[in-house]
Amino acid sequence: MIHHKIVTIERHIIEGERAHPGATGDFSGLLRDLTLAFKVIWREVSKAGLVDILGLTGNQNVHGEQVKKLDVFADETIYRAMDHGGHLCVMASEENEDVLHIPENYPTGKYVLLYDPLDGSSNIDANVTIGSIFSIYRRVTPAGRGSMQDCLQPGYKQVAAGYVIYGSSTMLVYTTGDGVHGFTLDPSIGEFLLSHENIRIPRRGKIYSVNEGNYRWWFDPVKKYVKYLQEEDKATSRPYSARYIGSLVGDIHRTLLYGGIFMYPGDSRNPDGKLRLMYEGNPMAFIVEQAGGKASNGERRILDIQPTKLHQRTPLFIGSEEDVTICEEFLQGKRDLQQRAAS
Ligand code: P6P
Repeated sequence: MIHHKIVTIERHIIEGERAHPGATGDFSGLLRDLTLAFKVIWREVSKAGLVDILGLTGNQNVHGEQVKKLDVFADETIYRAMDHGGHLCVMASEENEDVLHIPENYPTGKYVLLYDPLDGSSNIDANVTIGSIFSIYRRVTPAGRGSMQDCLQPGYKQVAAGYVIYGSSTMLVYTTGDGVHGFTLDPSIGEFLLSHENIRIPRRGKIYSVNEGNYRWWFDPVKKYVKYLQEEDKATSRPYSARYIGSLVGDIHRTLLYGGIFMYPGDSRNPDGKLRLMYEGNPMAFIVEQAGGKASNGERRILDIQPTKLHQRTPLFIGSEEDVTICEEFLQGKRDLQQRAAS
């Protein structure tokens, strides 16, 4: 009888901790609390379509509770799961303008959590894949209540990052700087089980992902790069296929597994693009780099950007190392369409 090793995310975290001498188990407690929040969010997201059918109409559900917008529900679920464990000194969420403090009656800890509780939630009514994104740092202030200073750290200081994709199956993908690992939720036992150990992104792909509806506002180098991808050249699998879900977690997850490039460029209307640095760009950049890929704002590595505002936006070019490098060459004027380079 071959016993397949059943590795829950908790076991994976603890085994990972053992590999880090001096780890206090504090970190595994933090991630355990976080995965509980994701299971609660999954339960609501997976029945969202049934809200009307099950009579959960209007603002009242069968328990007489207020039915909140799912992203507000997800935001509160994560905050409530994380506010009492003593692992965090401060949090910050896409849903809240200012940082989120730990209640006075709870202990504070040495970590910082930034999160996008339900990214792409505008897609949920169309049953399109959505996700939760998280980013974890060590605190920089000495002790007690954390502050904005603890949150505004460059991405290379992250100690962990991950996302949950609520799709055809629900998966949690995370890194603690030791590779990228994927866990699939087994609803029958309510556990995230290791399903994709040590995910590696292909060095070059055949898919590009960008909202071409913004073409008229793109800067010329972006237009030239996309035109390059659409040229025919068998040696470099061009023309690439176009895939765009419009939900960051879905588009990044596909790029991570299949390779290629995802772009949300700045343009003449929004030079910094749409995506947020602290809880979209940085966690996704950490994950993709740990899988062997690359993430840039067009000029520099996403993880090297020193943030100044909690909700600041950044252009994002992320995916296979070769694809992002060629994209940067176009964006930095080092490459043009006329160049008939080998790659
Ligand atoms: P657009 C979803 O609203 C989101 O924040 C990301 O998940 C997604 O990548 C992006 O916006 C899509 O934006 O402008 O293409 O609809």
